[in-house]
Amino acid sequence: MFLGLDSSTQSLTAVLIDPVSGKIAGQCSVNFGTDLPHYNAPSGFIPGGAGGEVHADPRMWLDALDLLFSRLGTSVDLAKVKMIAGSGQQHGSVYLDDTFASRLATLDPQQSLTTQLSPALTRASSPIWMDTSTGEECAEITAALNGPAEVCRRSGSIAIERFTGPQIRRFFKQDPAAYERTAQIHLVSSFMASVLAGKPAAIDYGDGAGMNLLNLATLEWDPDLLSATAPGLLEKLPSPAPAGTVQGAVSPYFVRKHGLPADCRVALFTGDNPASLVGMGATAPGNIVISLGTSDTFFAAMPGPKTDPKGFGHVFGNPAGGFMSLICFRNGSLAREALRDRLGLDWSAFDRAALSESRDFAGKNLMLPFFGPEITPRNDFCGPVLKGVSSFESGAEPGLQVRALLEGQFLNMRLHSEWMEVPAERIRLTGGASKNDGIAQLVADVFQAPVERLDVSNSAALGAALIAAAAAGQDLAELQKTFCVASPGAALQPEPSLGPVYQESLALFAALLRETCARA
Ligand code: ADP
Ligand code: XUL
Repeated sequence: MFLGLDSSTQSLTAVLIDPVSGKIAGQCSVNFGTDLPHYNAPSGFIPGGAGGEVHADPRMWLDALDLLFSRLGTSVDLAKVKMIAGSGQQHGSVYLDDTFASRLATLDPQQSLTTQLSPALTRASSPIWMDTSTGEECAEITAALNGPAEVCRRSGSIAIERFTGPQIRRFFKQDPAAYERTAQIHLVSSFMASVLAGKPAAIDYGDGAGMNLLNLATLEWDPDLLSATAPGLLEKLPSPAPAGTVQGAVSPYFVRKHGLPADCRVALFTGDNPASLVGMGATAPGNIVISLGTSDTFFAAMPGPKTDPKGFGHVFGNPAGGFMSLICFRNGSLAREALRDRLGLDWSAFDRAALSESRDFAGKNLMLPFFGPEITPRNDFCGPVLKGVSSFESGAEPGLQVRALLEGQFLNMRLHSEWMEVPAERIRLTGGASKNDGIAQLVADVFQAPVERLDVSNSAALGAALIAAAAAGQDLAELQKTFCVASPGAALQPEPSLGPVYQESLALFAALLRETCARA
């Protein structure tokens, strides 16, 4: 059996697959907010950061790993696991001193991971993908490379606030002594893989491309980007490597403590979006994936090289080879939750509000759906902008507000994905909110494309399990035919009469964005 782990913003999830029976053999999750409440991170990050800073406590991820394996061990036979791979929320980084490797090599199963590894942290908290605090550092890196086009040509993205390079530069400027003490900088994905393998792990091209440091032509760290970011950085970075590279045997800590077999191996971890590309069966061009998780993302395998002229899109490594394009929207589920709570609804009432209660109002109201800072387009003010035929004064129909929010989110997505030039013939939908029929129907209507959903809700963890099986020699395309099958009852068709309605809304939405945001 093969195990996939996904260390995402709000939870750590495991999916175990059995390729012989073609079945999912087990699934299990640890929610950071509810299962580890003493970290005071109800949505997986430390609330209230100043100046756009959003950090998480890496000890929470370690505690979650121990807890996940104890839980998993009660429902599945971990002794059957032959290979583990995984994914992590992208861009987040963990800073460690020169004791990290020896601590990993000598982990004692009688003690927790946190007790043994946290003394190696040189930065108490980890910046994560929601962080927008590095505008100055992005400008400095861009200037050193003579402009955004050159940064984008080399790394697949212009300098982006949440990307790891600008975050590393900020740490170096804020605390040069701690930067100096740092011997290794890991992504969330390579940090978790290191712990499981009991030795520092490499960074895969999928996640490594989200750092503004990897040269996509050479697949090596780019010397000019490195020196524009921070001194001595090359020695602190794990080397880049292809997804599925086997790191070695699982650490004896997990054998003795959690019953994994001694011959179980660990493959490189990747980013949650590249893993999801695998889990959604979308590694070959043709399928568009929309993931409605904490962030909303829109991604697809790339038939050829292309970058976003406006600078919002990114190019990451495709774990099956080649590249994928991606756009990320920060106001995903957290914005939907904010409106749900403001209106006092639960998810099923939200679902009804989106669908049946507001059907006659399709395209009638416009909302810029930003309840917190947004990255696509870049926008720091908080609070949705509303413009519409019907009034949005307090007390306006909940259905109208819910519909306007969702339409705004998907119009924004449609507008900012045009550069990819991938026809939306069929959309595969995943992430926590994809099970909501009202939300899924609005995706179909706004994009005027059929929407498919798969059985497994965590496509990143499934993708990681498939990457593990492929690393052990199984055929990835065959595995995808078995495990990445759309649920027959869960397909949704677009309402054709709404095609022209949303075509018109798209132009109005773009105009409202231009009026409101500095860089739309
Ligand atoms: P991540 O992997 O980024 O941590 P998930 O893909 O697990 O996130 O999605 C979690 C989010 O899904 C929650 O924050 C919640 O807002 C949303 N969600 C869960 N159930 C529903 C539902 N029935 N309708 C809409 N959104 C939902
Ligand atoms: C992608 C991004 C997010 C994170 C968290 O660029 O920032 O999707 O990977 O899921």
